[in-house]
Amino acid sequence: MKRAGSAISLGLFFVANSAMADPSAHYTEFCADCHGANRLGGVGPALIPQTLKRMRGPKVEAVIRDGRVATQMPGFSENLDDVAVAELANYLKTPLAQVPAWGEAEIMASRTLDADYVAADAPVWSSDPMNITLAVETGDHHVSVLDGDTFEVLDRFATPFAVHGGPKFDPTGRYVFIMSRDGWVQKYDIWSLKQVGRIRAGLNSRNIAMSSDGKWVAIANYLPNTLTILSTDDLSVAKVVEIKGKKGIPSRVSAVYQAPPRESFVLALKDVPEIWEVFYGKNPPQFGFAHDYRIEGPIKNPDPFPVRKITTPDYLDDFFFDQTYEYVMGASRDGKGGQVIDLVIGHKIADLDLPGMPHLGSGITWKYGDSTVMATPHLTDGVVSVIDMKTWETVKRIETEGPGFFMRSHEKTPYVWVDVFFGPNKDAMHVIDKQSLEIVKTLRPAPGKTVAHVEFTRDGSYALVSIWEEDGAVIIYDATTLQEVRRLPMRKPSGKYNVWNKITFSEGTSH
Ligand code: DHE
Repeated sequence: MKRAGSAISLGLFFVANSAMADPSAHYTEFCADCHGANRLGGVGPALIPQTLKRMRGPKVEAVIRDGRVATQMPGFSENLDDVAVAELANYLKTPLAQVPAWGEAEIMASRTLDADYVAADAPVWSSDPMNITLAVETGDHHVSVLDGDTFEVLDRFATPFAVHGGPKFDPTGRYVFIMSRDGWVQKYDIWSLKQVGRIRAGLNSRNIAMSSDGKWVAIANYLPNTLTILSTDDLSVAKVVEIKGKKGIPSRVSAVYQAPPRESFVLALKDVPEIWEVFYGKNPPQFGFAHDYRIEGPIKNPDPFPVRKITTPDYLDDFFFDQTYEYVMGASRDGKGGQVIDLVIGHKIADLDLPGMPHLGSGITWKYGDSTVMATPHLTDGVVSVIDMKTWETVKRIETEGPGFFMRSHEKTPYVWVDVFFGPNKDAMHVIDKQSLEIVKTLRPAPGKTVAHVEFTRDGSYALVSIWEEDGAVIIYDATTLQEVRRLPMRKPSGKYNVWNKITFSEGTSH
């Protein structure tokens, strides 16, 4: 939804009511820019009954009126009175006459492979291929390809509209796959500095994951309720997995990640309290599949992507793995706390004291004394929770100047960086000592501007920070002295992603 209607921009002020316009006109005026003219999503999610399932009762009205915390959704109480809000909420809960089918045939029909793409034999540049860093610029939907040693921009290419989540590199670091909220997946060849092709894997999507063998990329979709698995080679559809819980209830996918030692994609469902594991390896563990290999023996043409479904005590909107990929730390967005699921036994083994909407997707780990800790910011509270990963106890809550979105560190730096994404102190970036768990410095490189998301260079010696504004920049800091060394102008830069840190699963970065 956009912030204000045309009346506001003309300097007039009025509160619209149902006598002035029907809810579909209000939708066009206030919502269509972000959620799509057809309600099927854009920067914001689709607004149809299938995607509003968990928002029963007056919850949709409350979001229209007051906005939604930790998202770009503003409140519209100044534009719409209570009747108009209620009518708009009802309108959103009305099924569309037709939701377009988006199965294998439609996905394949959307695929384009670039005719002028020729794979270079070697990189067309002389930089360290392992120190390439991509910077997503959401202001004009581009990615800048940076040399991580000189910070020279090697290329700046157009992406699909509204990229969300981390782009995923293949295990060699040569190819990168980038996903937009409206379901497009782009394949780009970093060696050749050329796009390879694009395909629309879903209508409204969350994120993507790369298989550890580099053969498959999985796309978590809200709409339709599917997980699309593509061949990384030519972006063809390998499988569209229909997402229906054990009781047959269809569900959106909250997010998908790869679990390399298990040769599986792990996904959390949004509308059903279940975690799924989709195996892509040659020898999937033999439990819980429709066909039980142990009892019935091998079958001809077995499903190459068998699915295991695990019921969880609560919904998981967001989750995080330990470095062994056996344990999943998850939390729902209602802020009641978290849970640890052991993927081997398929059960919850511990509760986590994580109130206030932890943002586990950007959690990181590091060695702390004899143990390893995991830290996560909270989307609603100005606090970073630090959790011991042996006992699952909270070691410390570090108070910050406001709720943060992203955290980052690197094996070779003594510090953890966390932003203050929300509120009056959004221009602050805290630097925390990994052992004392104290804030040692708060950087304010652009007073009044949003400063967010950090990525390190391959050796951890520099930290790249976004000034998340239209006329923004990526600031390069010396990670030891914490002094600014360079400022690269960029259009609303969001995430940065270093090839080495990503493909080696650095403990300081999101996976
Ligand atoms: Fe994100 C990552 C979910 C809103 C920018 N975000 C992720 C991931 C998930 C997620 C599950 C991990 C995916 C991955 O990298 O594979 N994000 C959500 C939400 O549920 C939430 C709160 C609501 C929503 O609208 O979906 C949300 N996210 C936002 C934003 O409003 C942000 C700030 C701006 C935007 O672009 O939409 C935003 N999210 C990001 C970024 C990452 C991300 C830049 C990748 C971080 C990384 O370092 O890997």
